[in-house]
Amino acid sequence: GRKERTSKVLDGLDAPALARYITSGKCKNITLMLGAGVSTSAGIPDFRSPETGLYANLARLNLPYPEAVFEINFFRRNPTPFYTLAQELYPGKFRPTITHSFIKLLANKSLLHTCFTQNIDTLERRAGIPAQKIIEAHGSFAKQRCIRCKIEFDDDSMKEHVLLGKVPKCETCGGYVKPDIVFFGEDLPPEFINAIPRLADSDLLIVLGTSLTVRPFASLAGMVEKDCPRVLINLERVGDFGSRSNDVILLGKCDEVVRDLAKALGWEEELERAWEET
Ligand code: CNA
Repeated sequence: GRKERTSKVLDGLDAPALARYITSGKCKNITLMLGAGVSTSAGIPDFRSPETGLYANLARLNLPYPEAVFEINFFRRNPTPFYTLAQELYPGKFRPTITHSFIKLLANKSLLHTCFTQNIDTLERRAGIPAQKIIEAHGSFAKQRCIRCKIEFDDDSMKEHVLLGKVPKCETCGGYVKPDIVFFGEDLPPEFINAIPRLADSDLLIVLGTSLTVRPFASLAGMVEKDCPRVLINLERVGDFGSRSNDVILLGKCDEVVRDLAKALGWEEELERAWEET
């Protein structure tokens, strides 16, 4: 139900104030929103960082414009650029980051309500965050199907194709096979739509490593209650952060900011241990 709060929930707008709130007993449900910036330290490039981002490095794929590599209509005509990229990004090659382990720690402490992620790298699951807490808003590489007849395609065969940078084709109708990641021009999965009302239960929202430019995902940040503290952990300021009285902006690398926060929480050693175990 609706919670009653005073307009000033935090006693400061920095990591120590945040730590005091998290351990106060008043903060029971933490919601997270993740983007590609959470996984860059694992070695997976994000989309939009200048110089290192994928969009800055797609010239070799001969695309009309960078976003085309993830557009469904472009894929129907030419799936090769996507599979060239998929070969590099395929899950299995990468280890979860300390930021992922911090989220696991929140789950261990029964503080994690929902982890909404735009990432398709499955590092949340690999870090041991319980599956029922994760909403993969843009899908993942876990399954794949024919874009024409929608029949599922074999996992092992998919893996073989991707690792060789080859385009898999449907054994039934010959259509191109695409992993169940959401391309521009496609609907988001029902799991995402169904989880949106959960935002209203949040006592704290933490947004990490995203440019907040992809909608509808980005709009989740505005769906927590007006006095629910919101934290942005990112290299740059994004979205409308700063417009609410309980907005905390912690600029920097996710892993470094999260380590500072863990220190303020007294969870420093526990965090390092959780990370070593992954
Ligand atoms: P984006 O638009 O590339 O933005 C990334 C944001 O993270 C930027 O604001 C960066 O400044 C910031 N950033 C980069 N590195 C760090 C860091 N170490 N610490 C803190 N901040 C950092 O990516 P979004 O996720 O916002 O865009 C949504 C797209 C990207 C989704 O559809 C994803 O599927 C897609 N994507 C996912 C992956 C992945 O699964 N790892 C990789 C690349 C793109």
